[in-house]
This record gives sequence, C-alpha cells and structure tokens, in this order.
Amino acid sequence: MPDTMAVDYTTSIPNNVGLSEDRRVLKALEKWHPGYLDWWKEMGPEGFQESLVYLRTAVGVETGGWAKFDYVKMPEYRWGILLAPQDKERLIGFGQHKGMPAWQEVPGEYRAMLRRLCVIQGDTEPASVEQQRHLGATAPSLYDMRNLFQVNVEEARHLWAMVYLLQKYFGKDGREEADGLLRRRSGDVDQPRMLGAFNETTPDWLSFFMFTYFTDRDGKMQLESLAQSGFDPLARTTRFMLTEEAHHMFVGDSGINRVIKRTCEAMIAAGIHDPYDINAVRSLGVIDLPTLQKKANLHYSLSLDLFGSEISTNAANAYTNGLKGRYREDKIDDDHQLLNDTYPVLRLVNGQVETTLEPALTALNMRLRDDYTRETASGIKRWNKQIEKAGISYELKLPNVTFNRKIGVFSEIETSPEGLILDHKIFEERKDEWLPSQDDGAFVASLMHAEVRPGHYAGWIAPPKMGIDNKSGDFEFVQIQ
Ligand code: BYC
Ligand code: FE
Ligand code: FE
Repeated sequence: MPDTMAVDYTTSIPNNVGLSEDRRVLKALEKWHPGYLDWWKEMGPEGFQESLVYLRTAVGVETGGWAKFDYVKMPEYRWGILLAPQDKERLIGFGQHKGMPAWQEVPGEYRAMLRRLCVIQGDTEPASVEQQRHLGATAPSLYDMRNLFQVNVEEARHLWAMVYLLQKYFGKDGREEADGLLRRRSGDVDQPRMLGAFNETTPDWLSFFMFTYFTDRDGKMQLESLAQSGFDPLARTTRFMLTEEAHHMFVGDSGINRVIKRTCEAMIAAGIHDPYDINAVRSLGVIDLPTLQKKANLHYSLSLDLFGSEISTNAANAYTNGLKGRYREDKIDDDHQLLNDTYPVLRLVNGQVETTLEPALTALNMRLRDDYTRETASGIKRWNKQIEKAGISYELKLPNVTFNRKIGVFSEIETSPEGLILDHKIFEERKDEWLPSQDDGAFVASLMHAEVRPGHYAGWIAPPKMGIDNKSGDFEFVQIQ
C-alpha cells in the first residue's frame, strides 16, 4: 500500500501517496507545477538559483533516517508530497465526533472550514520564502546560507503539502485556492498574504533568526493542533511537516545564541562591561544586547498576533467539529469536549487589563498562545545563561502580551513592554526604546556583508559548534556559481 512506503521518486512529483495511480490529482498537480516553478524563480532566493547547495531531501517518512544530503541546484530540488504513515485504526480524539473513525474524506458540512484552514496554513509557507529572498546576498557564512536555503525549500514543500490537500479533496474550489496561493505576495498592496506577520519585511539576518525562532514556532503550534485533526489526511500531512519544522527553529535558536556569544566575547575582550554603552559595543562590530531585545520584542509581538482573537467562535467551532485540536490533545487528560470548562484569559475590562474566566471552547486560541509563550520563554532562559556565563549583567525578557499588538483586544491600547497602559503620544515618543528604530536597523544593516569563504564567519556571529550532517563548520555548504 502507498501509505507507508518509501518516497516514489520516479514520478515528476515525488510522493508517498500513490500519485501514479491517482491520475486526476496527478494531472491537476502537473498543471500547477510550472506556475509553481515560475513563482520559485521569481520570488525564491535571489541570486543563487544556479548554485549547488548541500541540502537534505526527504526520502522516507519513518522516524530517523528520512533525509538524504547532497548538492542540489534549488530549482531542481525534489519537492514532494509526504504524509506520515496512516494508522488505520485512528479515531477522532476530541469534539462532538470523539471516538468515531477519523475521516478519510472531507465531511460535507465542514468543507468550507477545512478549506479555510488549509488555505491559511498554505499561504504562510510561500510568504516566508518571499520575505527571506534577499538574505542570501548578506549571509554571514556558507553554513548559514545553506540553512537559509534549507528552510526556504522546506517552506516551499509545505506549500506543496497544502496544495495536495486542496487539489485532492476540494475539487474546483481547491484548484482555485491552489492558484491563489501562487498569486498573493508578501507585502503586496493589492494582493497581500493573509496573516499580518507574513507581510512584514525580514530586512536582515537578525530578523531572520528571530523569525525562525518566534514565527516558525507559531507554525509549530498551529501544525501540532492540525496534527490532531479528525480529517486524517490533514493530520498526517502536518505530522510530517513538524519533523522539518524542528530544524527551522534550531536555526533561529542557535543563530541568536551565536550572536549573543560573539557580542559577549567581544565586550569582555575589549573590557566593556556595561551592555547599555551601545556606541562602545557597536564600535566593536557586534550587535548590542538592547538591540537584540528590541528585535525580540518585535518578532514576539508579531507572532502573538498569529494566534487570532482572545475570544474566537472560529476556534470553538473548529474544535467542536473535530477539525483543529489543542496542542498535544492526545496527551491531555480530560474529556476532550470542554463543554463546561473555563480557561483564564487576559482581557480588557473597562480599559484595564484583567484576567477573566471564559468558556474553554472560545478561549482555545489563548490556550494555544499560552503554550507557545511557555515554550518561547524556555529558549530565552538558555540565551540568558549564555550572557550570564560571559559575566555580563543583562537579561533578555519577553514583553507582556499586551505590547505592540495589532490583533485582538490589545490592539485598542498601547502599553510598555511591562504592560503599563500608555497614552498614544507617550507610546510614540518612547517606542524607539522598545522596538527597532531606524537607527538600529541602519546599524544592523551596516554589519550585513556576505562571508562566502568556507570556514569563515562574519564578525558579528560566532561559528556554530558543528556543521550540518556531521560536516565540520568549514565544509563548503554552498558552491556559488
Ligand atoms: N492577521 O476568530 P479569529 C506557519 C482574522 S505559521 C490577519 O480570532 P481564528 C509558518 C481571522 O482570519 C502558522 N487576520 O480567528 C511560520 C478571522 O477572519 P474571518 C499558520 C487575522 O480563526 C513561519 C478574523 O480575524 N497556520 O506555518 O480563531 C514560516 C477573526 O479572528 C489574524 C495557521 O495559522 C492575523 N494575524 O484564528 C512559514 C493555522 N488573526 O474568518 C510558515 C490555520 C486572525 O472573520 N489558521 N485574523 O474573515 C487558524 O487556525 C486560524 O485561522 C488563526 C486565526 C489561528 C490564524
Ligand atoms: Fe512551514
Ligand atoms: Fe518553518
């Protein structure tokens, strides 16, 4: 049976879903493919399409050993359709259909809701590639450049994952949505991407690392919730996507760690102990810690917006109907229906920020966001250990969830990172203390020069502990042509 076999690389579209026996879907995908390649060439990594990149390609879906590393020209990357193995006994784990066999086809009454989830998920993937397309030109090393391109080809594969679901299960409107995913563009005035954070720019590598740390982690949380779906093809698709996601977050987490390491080393070597002596630190050609804090404030708050509103009937309906579960739903010990449960939600009550108990079903976006914040905070602790170890007195902190919000009730107010409600005028006066200013952006940009000699690293970032695929840090990860 096609569902657990190794990936079939003999078809034009590698897959483990038996595409060669599914003529209708194969034809639809083959029709979509040229437009996809045009999109990749137009909106994918700028300037490196002919280079040989040491990339991993998925060759199976079993745990461990699914990746093969080799030099590939990116436009020739074998983007495939890969679903985690099917569990034929799988039951729906939550909501009103709990205990029934998982659906192998789309239930008619949930068609619109499921399609919307697939389209939103699918829209973010190419958006991130578009946001990151200029970064190759300023990569701090070949190792980092490879990681960027690895993330890019995998996000593009995630687009394929959603396009497969749309074309296989949603007929004509699915095909139209698949075309729409290639039409919208990050930041475009007329046809923007669907969610806020995916229309922002990723101007430099510090933003790239913050994005992969904070925003790819929203991706992880959302994919984990969809991996619980009663619609089995969606659950299996997202489960395999999650195995790739781990590397994206590693790139961000280790990237920021290396920036911190380099900054602290340079400060200590120069005898600078005051992290707020920004001019002195910057004169060393490294990124001062307060600028890191501002970038973290920005990317965390943009990512919080991706969880939607505090109170959401969309979220309640998706759960009740068995389409989108909670983070690790199958590990939670309760009734998985939540009809009489409550959940504490931070809200705006008469202009004040207060916690109120809300029906658990409509508070599901907040529950997921809280799970996200917990995970995010544990990484920040590791970054702080690095600063402490260097003997510098500075602590990175997550801002309050009320800070710099554009979605939900806190978009109506302005607060400091500590959560203090401020006058709009005062916020405007002080925001350069909390969010990257033009001056900060210009300074970071001034450090962004490509370092393309194997084994060399730009002065603002420490080398990694080791390379990728057991290669050392001086391996030629990209052969630039
Ligand atoms: N920007 O009821 P609400 C990833 C809209 S990232 C603009 O609270 P809901 C990745 C909302 O659509 C993961 N609009 O919404 C990471 C709704 O509009 P309609 C992507 C927004 O549905 C890095 C209205 O406001 N996947 O994979 O409960 C690199 C009312 O809101 C925003 C998913 O998100 C926003 N931020 O929650 C690459 C999973 N937020 O319907 C990839 C699928 C809300 O009234 N999506 N709105 O016109 C979902 O589960 C939900 O749609 C959301 C929103 C969590 C996004
Ligand atoms: Fe993705
Ligand atoms: Fe990702």
